[in-house]
Amino acid sequence: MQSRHGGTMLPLMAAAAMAFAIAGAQAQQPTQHKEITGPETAYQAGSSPLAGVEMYQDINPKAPPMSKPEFDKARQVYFERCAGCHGVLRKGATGKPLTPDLTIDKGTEYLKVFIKYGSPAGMPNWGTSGELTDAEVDLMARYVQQTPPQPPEFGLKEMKATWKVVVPPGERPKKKMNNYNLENIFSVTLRDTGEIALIDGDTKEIINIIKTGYAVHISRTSASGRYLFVIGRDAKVNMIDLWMEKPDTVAEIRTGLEARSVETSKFKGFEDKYAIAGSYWPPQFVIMKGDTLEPLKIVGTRGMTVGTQEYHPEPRVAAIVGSHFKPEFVVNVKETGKILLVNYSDLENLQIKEIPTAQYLHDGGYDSTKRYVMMAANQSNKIAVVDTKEGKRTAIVDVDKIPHPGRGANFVHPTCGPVWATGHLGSEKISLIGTDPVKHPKNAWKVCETLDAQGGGNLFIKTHPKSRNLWVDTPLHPDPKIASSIAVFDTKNLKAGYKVLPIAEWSGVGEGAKRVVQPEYNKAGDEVWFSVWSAKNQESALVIVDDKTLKLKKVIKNPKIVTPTGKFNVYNTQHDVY
Ligand code: DHE
Repeated sequence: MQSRHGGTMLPLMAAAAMAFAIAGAQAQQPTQHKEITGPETAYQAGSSPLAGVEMYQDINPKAPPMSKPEFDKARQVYFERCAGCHGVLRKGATGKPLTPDLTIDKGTEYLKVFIKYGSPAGMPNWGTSGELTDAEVDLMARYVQQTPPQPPEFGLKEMKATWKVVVPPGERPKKKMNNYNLENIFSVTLRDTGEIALIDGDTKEIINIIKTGYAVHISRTSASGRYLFVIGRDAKVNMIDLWMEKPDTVAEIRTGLEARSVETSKFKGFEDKYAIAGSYWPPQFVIMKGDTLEPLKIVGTRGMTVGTQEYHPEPRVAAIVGSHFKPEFVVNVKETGKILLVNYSDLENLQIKEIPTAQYLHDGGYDSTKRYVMMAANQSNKIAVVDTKEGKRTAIVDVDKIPHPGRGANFVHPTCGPVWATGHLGSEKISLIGTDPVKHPKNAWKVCETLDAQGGGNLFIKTHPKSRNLWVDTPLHPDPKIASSIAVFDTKNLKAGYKVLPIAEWSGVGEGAKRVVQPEYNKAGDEVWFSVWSAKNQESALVIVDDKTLKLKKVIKNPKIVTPTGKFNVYNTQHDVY
């Protein structure tokens, strides 16, 4: 039995994390838990790199006994399958809290039923699906009554021990040493091999395949466009110099034990000066030197939640964006529901402004002016809007179930004026939020139109200032036909509805999940790239569509293109074009 990260892609539900419906657990919860959808559980289900980390077993005399080998086995299963929803310390996130004060009272037999059969609230049926044997179900029922083990901390000493400057700044090229059109390079996440592929967007040839962190997640470009930063789920950051004859890693570091986000300073005068990485464990972010990744300042994010103002021991750092208006990073803290404006102009006397929004903050991006940042609080079904010029919360906008914008999509709506769009994991709705408070004040910070796309399970939505198309993926939709195709709207004629393009079919890829994920434009905005994402042991592909004609332009297949997911065009990422 392998995790999705390990290779074999599990069925959606079976790959999901445990979401016990423990009656009475709500009192411990900062927010009410709603029913969890299949796509959502599948999405949260990623195996945590903490599965392999040794942890201390605390003996609670009230919990059923467990030997050390049993505890270690159960801990591994927990971090592979459950932690994504229930949290590292089992305080609950998408799934219910599973702390001993709740679980011991329920008892082993009661818990076994939930683990084996699942629940309508979203808990997968681990036993009856064949994922866990009866013995494993019994093991997990006893494990969740133990004191949650805490993974180790990761401070400056640990970071420095992993930090490597492969090519010091003085030994790097003084000018660009290759003939690539750097602005049109794509960094493609090869998730299950822990690599990225650098692909020349002009010739569609692979430039280099670079070893990165485990289950590598995203890439971001430095303000100058010279450096590329890549982060793996194991919090390994690779810094790649695009000026080298063959672009490659020049520095690397681990900034924690588990992470998802990396960004660089973009404000005038601070271009390429700093990089920042946020981590899921330990809950913290670190500001590093922009040319070497030397860790400079670590800030913990443990603290009080919005609303009920309860202490949360593991508020994970989700999306981070660099401000264009101030020397600041905008940092989403998931569990506390706070957006932090971290001013990097004086790291010694660091100033952080804390803006309360809603739980659980996940992803987001800028409006077309790059002044307002739009962040999804996915469990609250809201988009938080922060004005990065004034450093203030502008609005909190209600949207549909589990918004998931990626970075969102900006275009000019025929009547609402400039809008920023998000899709949803939990529904087929696309919410268009007005973003122009000056010329279209009536529509600003409100959903001014809602479109219906193919269905729930949407992760990413994309357009380009030069295009009139709005692309909406549905990789987590349970119907393979919908998961393997893309919907495209004409933004000048939204009433006409969407067209469906059978991207996976066009790719000619054989057997496999063939989930079509994350549209990404080239620099010119005249072609769109899609990943056709199958399992590690199956063929995947990249499919390029002509944005004007909506016809297939090119399929990139190569045995080295394994499990492609995110794609990051250097120019569009550098300038926040989406
Ligand atoms: Fe992501 C962005 C977290 C699962 C592909 N993902 C992000 C960001 C966060 C995040 C916090 C925003 C980073 C930023 O902007 O600084 N992702 C998580 C998870 O916690 C989650 C739910 C579960 C997990 O175990 O990791 C998760 N993500 C996935 C996937 O399964 C996806 C579809 C495939 C993959 O590669 O793992 C996936 N996430 C992406 C992509 C982006 C992303 C492609 C960047 C989108 C963009 O356009 O910027």
